[in-house]
Amino acid sequence: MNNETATVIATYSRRMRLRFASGIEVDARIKGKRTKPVCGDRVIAESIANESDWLITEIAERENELTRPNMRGQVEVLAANLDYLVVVAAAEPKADWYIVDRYLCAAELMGIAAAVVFNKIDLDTNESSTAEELASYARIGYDVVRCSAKEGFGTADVGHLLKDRCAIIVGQSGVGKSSIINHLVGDATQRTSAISDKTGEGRHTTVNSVMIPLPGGGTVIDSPGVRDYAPALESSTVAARGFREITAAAQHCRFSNCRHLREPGCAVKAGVEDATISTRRYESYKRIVNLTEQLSDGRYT
Ligand SMILES: Nc1nc2c(ncn2[C@@H]2O[C@H](COP(=O)(O)OP(=O)(O)O)[C@@H](O)[C@H]2O)c(=O)[nH]1
Ligand SMILES: [Mg+2]
Ligand SMILES: [Zn+2]
Repeated sequence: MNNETATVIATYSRRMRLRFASGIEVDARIKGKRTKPVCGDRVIAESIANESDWLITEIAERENELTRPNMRGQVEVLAANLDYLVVVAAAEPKADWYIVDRYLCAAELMGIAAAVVFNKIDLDTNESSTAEELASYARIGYDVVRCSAKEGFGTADVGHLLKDRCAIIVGQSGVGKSSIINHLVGDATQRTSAISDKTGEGRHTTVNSVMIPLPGGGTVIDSPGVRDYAPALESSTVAARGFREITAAAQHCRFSNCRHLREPGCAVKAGVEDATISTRRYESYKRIVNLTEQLSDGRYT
């Protein structure tokens, strides 16, 4: 029997694609129902006699996980072992900055850097409000890029941010995530491995996510679009740590356990009033607090 470590580079429903350190890729099944590998996982796999499939027997401890709560309130892991998150918004479908904030909150709690990419600037009819939102992200230290995957403008800047990283690209369905990646890899063989394509003999029907190597070094995980996203938090008190400007201001709140909602002497609310903290970002924070409380009460439907 042959035991080797490998990285999960694509997930289908109960099947995976693995890449060994040698660069060789194989298909694999999972041993046991409890083991749930995701893209980015490092696993131990063994070869199976007379089969081309390998068997995943173990998942190595994860450095971090991108999670969300599923409909039953359980935590679903979307990807693991990331060091960068790119959240894409676009002119079309209309940018939902609350979703952007929820992804940035997740990145913050994972302890990884993140970028906000605004795509389809060729269609943007709201340039001044877009610029204002993007400036508020840049002010608090996020990387910001405006681009058009259609016209090839700005995509190289996204490429620079991704260099040598293990990144994930996220955002609403249709914002242009796959188009941006295709622009970066620009090679027919990579294109065919992009999301929603079938591989081989049609054994893999829907691809959940796929890790794509970048020509300049590094990888990026593409995943099918979601309509909405919220991070899975253990409790609503964790939410403040997902907002770096709120965490910074919170040091000056009168009460150390201030939740920045209705407490007196709250430095966060003072920051919103004097516009050093964005009203929208504060509203995002309150929405995540509410959502997390609803989830833990089982009131989520
Ligand atoms: N006008 C315009 N269309 C784009 C741009 N980028 C992507 N699209 C189109 O938007 C649609 C969704 O793109 P896709 O990459 O599949 O989005 P994803 O769901 O986020 O992966 C496709 O029809 C693309 O051709 C862009 O910069 N400008
Ligand atoms: Mg896509
Ligand atoms: Zn406070």
